[in-house]
Amino acid sequence: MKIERIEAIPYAIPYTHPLRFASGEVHAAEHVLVRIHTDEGAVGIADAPPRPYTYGETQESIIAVVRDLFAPQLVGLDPLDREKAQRIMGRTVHNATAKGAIDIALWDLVGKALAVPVHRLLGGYAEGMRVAHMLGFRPAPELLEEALRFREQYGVTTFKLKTGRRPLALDVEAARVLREGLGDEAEIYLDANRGWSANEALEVLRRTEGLGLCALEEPCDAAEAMGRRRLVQHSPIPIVGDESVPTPGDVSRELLSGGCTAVCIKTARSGFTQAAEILGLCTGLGVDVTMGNQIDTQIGSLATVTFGAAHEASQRRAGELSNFLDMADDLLAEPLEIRDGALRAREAPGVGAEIDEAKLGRYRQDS
Ligand code: MUC
Ligand code: MG
Repeated sequence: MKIERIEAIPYAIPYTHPLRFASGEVHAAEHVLVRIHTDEGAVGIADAPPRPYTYGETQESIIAVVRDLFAPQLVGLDPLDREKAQRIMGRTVHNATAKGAIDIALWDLVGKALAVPVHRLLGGYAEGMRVAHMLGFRPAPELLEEALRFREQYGVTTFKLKTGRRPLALDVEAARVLREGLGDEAEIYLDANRGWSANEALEVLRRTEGLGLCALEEPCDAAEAMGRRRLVQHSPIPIVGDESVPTPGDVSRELLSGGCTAVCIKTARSGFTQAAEILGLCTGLGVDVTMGNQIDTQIGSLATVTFGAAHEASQRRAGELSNFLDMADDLLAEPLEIRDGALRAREAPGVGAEIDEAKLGRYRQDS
């Protein structure tokens, strides 16, 4: 089996309501569908979400790097030779989600070639994951309404609250309203997307003491090394690295130098291959992980649950797998369904993301 050609297709699907957070906002999924075709007629599928505020990538840059840099070097390679693909892509720095999508599409091909679901190839630990829902910036009563609706409709009981606003009272109040409205059972954690300084984050931790928050993600810029370490040393709850830890090297640097005490793994930026390396580092060091959301479509969320369900350590905490529900439509032929607070990986060979060609025809931007 040989890679014959690689497509990078831009498409846009609107959101029913925008997701706002400290580093940016999303009104439409303007993503890139990556398809790797083999000489045997198989197709590996993955989604690349451009996040300029996190990785510097745009839709155009993802297409250019896949089409002009990666495809010419990958054509002719056997999809089973994923490590060779890693080394080829590794010669280009950055471009996290372009690389992640190629890697996931290669795993999809391997699963299809062996007629095995990829979650079983990767580890086969569980059939699915508990779901956490990510709440963007909104007035506190609306946040509670959304959380209660997700609990009622989908059985979700874990919520990540987007924070990083000023005045700090906005987010302190939102956390309080959620805790009071959802009760003690709900798991609530915060993600500030670097919106605060380390001292502001410490102030928020003081002011939310007693609310039973379980973690604080990327509170301030991890590159501001002294402040970040002071915060980590004084925080009573885990400080989760997200945008500061996209690669295994970043994870080891931040963990060993005290920049975070837990790690968010996102398959969209790490693929399955580097996500597995990150997970191995974390389990070896006794560091908790969460499966994060790169504001993923159903294709991206399916990739996340495929990896997350495969290993014991990645399915312990609820994974962020529900924000595709904010999209007006999607490209998957068979939609994902969250039931009883959980999302299942697919049992079809590969990752299981079959594309609705009519929808792709409607939303693609290159024809
Ligand atoms: C998250 O966990 O930060 C927002 C920006 C980004 O890169 O990912 C999302 C969610
Ligand atoms: Mg985050």
